[in-house]
Amino acid sequence: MKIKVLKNVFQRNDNAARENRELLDARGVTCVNLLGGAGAGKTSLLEAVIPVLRDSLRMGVLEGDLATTKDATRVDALGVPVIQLLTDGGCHLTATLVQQGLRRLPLDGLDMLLIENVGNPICPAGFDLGEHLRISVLSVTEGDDKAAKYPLLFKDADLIVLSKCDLQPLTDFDFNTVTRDLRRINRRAEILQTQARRAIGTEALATWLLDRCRPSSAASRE
Ligand SMILES: Nc1nc2c(ncn2[C@@H]2O[C@H](COP(=O)(O)OP(=O)(O)OP(=O)(O)O)[C@@H](O)[C@H]2O)c(=O)[nH]1
Ligand SMILES: [Mg+2]
Repeated sequence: MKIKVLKNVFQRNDNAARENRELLDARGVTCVNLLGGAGAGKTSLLEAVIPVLRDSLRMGVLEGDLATTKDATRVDALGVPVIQLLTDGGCHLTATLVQQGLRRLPLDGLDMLLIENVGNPICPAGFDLGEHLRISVLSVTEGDDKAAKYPLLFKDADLIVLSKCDLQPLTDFDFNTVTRDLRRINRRAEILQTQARRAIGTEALATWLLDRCRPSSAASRE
């Protein structure tokens, strides 16, 4: 009897992620995957940094969402190319869905691609999209126990943003507790505090992104 083999979903995703990375490398585009729980402040961070970077970097955005185009509409208002990726209820982006988005973006005209993943502190972390960098966002309103409770979200991050810090006085969020837990999970990631609504810390985030944009793309703009 012929044995049916179902290909591992992770294997298929990893293959697509590798293809995405190869395509982005060939075009000299630095790709950043932005992860965090629902409402952690991911789109607000994009709204804060894109206007700061727009004159130095040619940026594009892929917006992940279960059901709406609300975040893509917010990014579109900033005047950068954006594609909405709808997961149709799925709790994370996949590399194959990102692949479809890449086909519709003007990659030759971009230096940096920002991908906002579906708001979820668990599932997106397990799926490589082909990105070069990961930024994980935790808002103070989620609680200082969340690094310990959702370690996978932070394990592979290159940068961890503690967002909505203006609201800290209204909570019992303890920066020492969360920093200690984050350091146990991930020793190398930088940790940055932001207040997107007041544009505090977001300049540092913009600088972090600019510093990591690929040399080849910077050179192509000279
Ligand atoms: N006070 C305060 N509110 C913020 C800050 N950043 C975001 N918010 C608010 O938090 C809410 C959620 O922000 P979004 O940027 O939409 O969060 P998100 O992570 O993109 O949400 P999803 O894409 O739905 O997961 C909004 O009402 C924002 O105005 C901040 O730094 N301070
Ligand atoms: Mg959002």
